[in-house]
Amino acid sequence: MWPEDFAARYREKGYWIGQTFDDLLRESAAAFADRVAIVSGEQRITYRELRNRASRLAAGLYARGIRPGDRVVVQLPNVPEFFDVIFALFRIGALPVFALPAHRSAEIGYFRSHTSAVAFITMDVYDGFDHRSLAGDGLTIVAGDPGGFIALDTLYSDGPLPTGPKPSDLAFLQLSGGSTGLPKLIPRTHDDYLYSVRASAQICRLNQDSAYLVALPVAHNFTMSSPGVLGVLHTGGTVVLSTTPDPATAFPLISAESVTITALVPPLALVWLDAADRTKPDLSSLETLQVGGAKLLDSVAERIRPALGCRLQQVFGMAEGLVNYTRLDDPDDVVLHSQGRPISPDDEIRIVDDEDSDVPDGTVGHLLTRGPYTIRGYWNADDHNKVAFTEDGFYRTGDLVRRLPGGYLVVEGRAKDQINRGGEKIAAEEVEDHLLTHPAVHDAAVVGIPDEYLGERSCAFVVVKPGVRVPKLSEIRAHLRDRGLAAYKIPDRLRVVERFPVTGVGKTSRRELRTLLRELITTSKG
Ligand code: OOB
Repeated sequence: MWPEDFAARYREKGYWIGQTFDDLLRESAAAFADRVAIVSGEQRITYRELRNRASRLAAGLYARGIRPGDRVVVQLPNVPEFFDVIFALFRIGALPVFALPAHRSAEIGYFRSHTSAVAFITMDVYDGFDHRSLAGDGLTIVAGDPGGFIALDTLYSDGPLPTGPKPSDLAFLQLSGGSTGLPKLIPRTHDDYLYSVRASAQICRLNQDSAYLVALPVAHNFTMSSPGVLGVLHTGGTVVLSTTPDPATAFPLISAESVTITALVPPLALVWLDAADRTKPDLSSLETLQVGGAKLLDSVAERIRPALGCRLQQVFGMAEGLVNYTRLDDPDDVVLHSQGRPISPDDEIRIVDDEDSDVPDGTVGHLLTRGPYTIRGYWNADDHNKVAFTEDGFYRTGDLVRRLPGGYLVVEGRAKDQINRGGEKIAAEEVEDHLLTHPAVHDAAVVGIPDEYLGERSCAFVVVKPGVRVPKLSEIRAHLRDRGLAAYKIPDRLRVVERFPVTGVGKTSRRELRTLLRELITTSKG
C-alpha cells in the first residue's frame, strides 16, 4: 500500500475523496433513481432497482456466511447479475476476485486456493461450457440453473448487514496478465480505484445521456473502469450489455439503444470496420470508439472515422493502475499515432534504459510508473514484488515506450515475457509449466509471433524426450485443455526442435532463449 506521505498528498489533492463503491451506488441511486442504469435484452433496470437488488443480495450473501474481508471468486459474463453481485460484495466489504468467462479449472482453482476464497459465483452454461463443473470447496453460487448448487436467485432477501468497509480498504482483486509462472492478483482500494473511475468519466465526457455498450468482458479493467460501466454508473448514464462483441449483435444494439460510447480491443475494431464496410449499419448515435488493450495499427486507426462515423480514443492501460487516454479534442495526429497520456497530473512516468537511468524524451525505454491509482505491490507476492517494483515504489510495466511532447506515450514494444494475443495476455512461463507436464516433452518455450489480425499469436517450441513419438499440435492442445487451461492460452502453433539454441557463452536465460526462438520463426516464416 501507499506510504503515508503519498496517501496524505493524494487526499489533499482531492484524488482520494473517501468514497466507497457502496457510496457511489447510493449517491447515483439518489440522484438518478428512475433513470435506466442497465439494459440487458428486454430487461431495463433503474438505478433505484439496482441499489435494491444489490442490498438484498448483500443480505443474502451475508446470511450465507460471507463476511467482510472474505474473498469470493466471481466469474460472470455480461449479465445484470454481475452488478448485483459486485455491489453486494462491496457492501459487505468482501473482495470479489475477478475471473474472466474464458478461465477454466487451472485458473479458477488457482484463484480459489491462492486467495483462500470462501465462495465461487458463476453462471450455469456460457458459450457452450458448463461453469458449474468448476465448483470446488466452499460455496458455489450459480446465476441461472443451479444444478444442485446454490441458486443466486434465491439469495435476494431482507436481513442484517455488517458495517461497510472503509474507503482505504481493499475493494477487490483484479487479475494481472502476468509474465511469470502463476497469475498475480492486483489489490485495489475503494479510494484509488474510484479516483480513476471519476477522472476517466470526466476525460471521456460521460453524462446522463451516455449509453455505454459492454462488448468486451465486463470484468476486465478496461470495461469496468476506463471509464467503463463504473464510470457510467457514477454519471447516471446507461450500461447496455451485449453477450458478444459480434457486429451482428452489437450494431443493432447500438442503434436500438442509442449507444454513444463503447470499447474494443484492436482485432475486434478490425472486425467492426470490415462489417461496417459491408453492411453499412446505422451507427449515428455512436460518438466515441475506445480502442485499447494492445497496440492499434495506424492503418486501422485511420479507418475508424470514415467507416464508423465516430471519433477514436486510444486507451493504454493496465489493471495494475496507470491508464492513458488520447483526449477527445486532441488533434488527429495525436489520436491516430499515440496511445494517450496519463489520467492524473500525479501519475509519475519514468522512461529508463536497462540500468534504470532516465532516457531523453523521444528515446524508447522501459516504462516505470507510480501514482494515486497504481498499486505498490501484488497481493501476497513479496518475492515477485521485489522485481516488479523499484525500491521507491515505481511499477515496472514491462512496456517499452517513447514520450512525445505533451507527455503523450507511444507503445513501441514489450520487455516482459508476455504474449499479447489481441488484448488477451498470456504469461509464457505459465504455459511452459503446463507443457512440461506432457509425457513427451523434455523442455518447452512459448513465444509470441507476429500476426496480421491478432497482433501476436503464440507458438510453443518443444524439445521431445529421446525415444518417444513426436506429439502433434492437436495432442499438445488437448493435453493443455485437459489440464483446464483457458483456451486463449493454448498455443496456436507447435515447433518441435532437437535442442534449444544457445548464446555465445553457451548459457541461455529463458528470456534470451525466447528471443532466439522468436527470431528463428519470424525469419524462417515457418
Ligand atoms: C489492459 O490491461 P491489462 O492489465 O489486461 O494489460 C496491460 C498491458 C499493458 O502493460 C500493455 O502491455 C498492454 O496491455 N496494452 C497496450 C495498450 N493497452 C494495454 N499496448 C499497446 N497499446 C495499448 N493501447 O489491457 C487495459 C486496462 C485498462 C484500460 C485499457 C487496457
